[in-house]
Amino acid sequence: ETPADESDVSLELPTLGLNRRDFMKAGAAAGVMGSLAGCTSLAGSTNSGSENTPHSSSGDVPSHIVPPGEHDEYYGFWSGGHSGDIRIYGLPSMRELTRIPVFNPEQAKGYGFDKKTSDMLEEAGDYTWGDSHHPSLSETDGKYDGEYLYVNDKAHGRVARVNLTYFETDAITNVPNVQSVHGCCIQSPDTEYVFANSEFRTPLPNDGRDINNPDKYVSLFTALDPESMEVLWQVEVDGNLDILDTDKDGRWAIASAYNDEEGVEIEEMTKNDRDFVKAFDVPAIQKAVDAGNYKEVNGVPVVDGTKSSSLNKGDNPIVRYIPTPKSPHCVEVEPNGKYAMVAGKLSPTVSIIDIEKLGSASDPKDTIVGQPKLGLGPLHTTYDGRGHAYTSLFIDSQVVKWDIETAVNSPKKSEDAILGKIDVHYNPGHIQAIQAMSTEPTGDWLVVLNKLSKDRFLPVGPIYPDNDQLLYIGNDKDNETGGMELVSDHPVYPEPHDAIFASKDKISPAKTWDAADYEGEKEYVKESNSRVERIDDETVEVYTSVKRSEYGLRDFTVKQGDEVTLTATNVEGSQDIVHGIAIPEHNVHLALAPQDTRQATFTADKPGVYWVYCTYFCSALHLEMRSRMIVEPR
Ligand code: CUK
Ligand code: CUA
Repeated sequence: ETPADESDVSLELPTLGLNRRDFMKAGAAAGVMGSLAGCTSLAGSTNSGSENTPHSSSGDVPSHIVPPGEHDEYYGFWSGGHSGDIRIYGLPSMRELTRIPVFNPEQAKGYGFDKKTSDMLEEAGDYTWGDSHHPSLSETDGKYDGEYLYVNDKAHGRVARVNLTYFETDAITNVPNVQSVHGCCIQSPDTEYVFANSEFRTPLPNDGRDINNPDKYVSLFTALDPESMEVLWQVEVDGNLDILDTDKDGRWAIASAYNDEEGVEIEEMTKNDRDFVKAFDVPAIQKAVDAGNYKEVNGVPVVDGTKSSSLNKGDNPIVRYIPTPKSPHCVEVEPNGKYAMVAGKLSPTVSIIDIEKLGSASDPKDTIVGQPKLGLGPLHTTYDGRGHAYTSLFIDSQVVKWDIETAVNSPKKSEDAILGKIDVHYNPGHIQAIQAMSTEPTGDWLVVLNKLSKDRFLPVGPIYPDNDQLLYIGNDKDNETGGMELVSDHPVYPEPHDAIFASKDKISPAKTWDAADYEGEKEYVKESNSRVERIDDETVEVYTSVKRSEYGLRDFTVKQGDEVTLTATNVEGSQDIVHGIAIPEHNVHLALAPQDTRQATFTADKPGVYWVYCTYFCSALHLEMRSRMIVEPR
């Protein structure tokens, strides 16, 4: 099927739903936007961003509309920012498929309400929110393997792992010695480590001793074990650390950084013209740790990676400090691992680091082999696998497409490298193309995560949605945009920061739980085993099966003041038959997927009758699906 054929289908479908008013609205909006932006590709995409938006492209853009009953090509994993979650979208439709709560207790999925997840959140610091920025998919041989997703918590210095079989957060590590984790990624190509950058400099240890001595503040680069999620070691550096990516060979982790001045006020942080990107030689650091070359702080080996460290003298420093224009924003390594792009933010340039030179250049500044001037406020870069890079320009509200080798080979004339620019709406942060963080970019779709939506949607009060825009990048053209086409707008709830996309055949979610995956942790409660067990005068254990449309226990009796532990198994074998257990006035809610077992512990402190009910609409007798908790007065 050719792209043109698919496009025809897309034009037919949505037209059916358009009435005269829609046409008028679209026309008026297109006029306004056109005069503002002077960009023809806007005309087809000014409607407020649903998948029903007709797309009047030039005909060689495949449809982004996924007809009813059909599936998307790609999974998208969005970080939810200060919502603390991960959102799953289908691409190219940009339909939201589900959300995975990570740092945020969330009632729809019972996350933070059952024992397993509430214990996990409690052990990770007992915070009720987090700030997730950078999702990273586990890899085998440089390709996404569909096992795990890792993500940082900027608010509390944590790293979480999402199990992609069950689409559920299964581990959160509260990283010692750091206050804020910003950059976070796995080590390519085989996920041997998960790395986390602490952004905020704090005294080490942060115990009140050195509050007024900013010289004693440090920033740490942390390595975690991707399986156990334990912290393995940390490296202390000069300046702040920011965002992070690795090479494709398991050697270098490269971090953007600012505040080489080590100030605490903004004026101090931005005084100098230079900052230093840090390239961590991971095997060399591991060697120093194995040789005992560290100090231990709060149980973690901390290696000295500051400029004055003895480990940084000589020909093989463990950390290379590469000078760039001040306050660069991000590092993204291109798919074949040759170059790392450091976006300038305050500088209109992207600095191109030749990764091979990291090990050989005698002067770190010689690792920079190009510095094209691209536009105002470059923040993030992504790739199509055809030798092009795409950089978001925050201040210009544009995406610029450029040719990597041209930028390397004609360093004096960066305009030669620029292939085109497209307006986006508005103020883009992250930008991500399909599978661009792996060695297998597909080069077809790209999403721009715009921080502001301004006039793009119906107004909804003073806190606006962000605007994620879908671009098609599969056509290289000699026009104003270099072939980039804006396809659709999508309002998103605050405030996604980044996203990562994988082909649907790389992800194999379970359809039901496999009880073998939690055996030993808790009992699988068969219908015949539903029961109440009194442990002592104040402790009761309640076991119940759950199925359409009844609980194994039609009622159960406890005494006022009892601590009740409820264990419930959804014994259904069919996919998509989820049941809930809600107990009014006790803040109890479990969500039970088929074959899953969950536990909740609560105190039955008020005598009376409580109707236990099912929250998932599971059958025609859903409303009648009830049990009675009877709390007898003492
Ligand atoms: S980011 Cu986290 S605040 Cu560009 Cu990934 Cu800016
Ligand atoms: Cu079970 Cu509704």
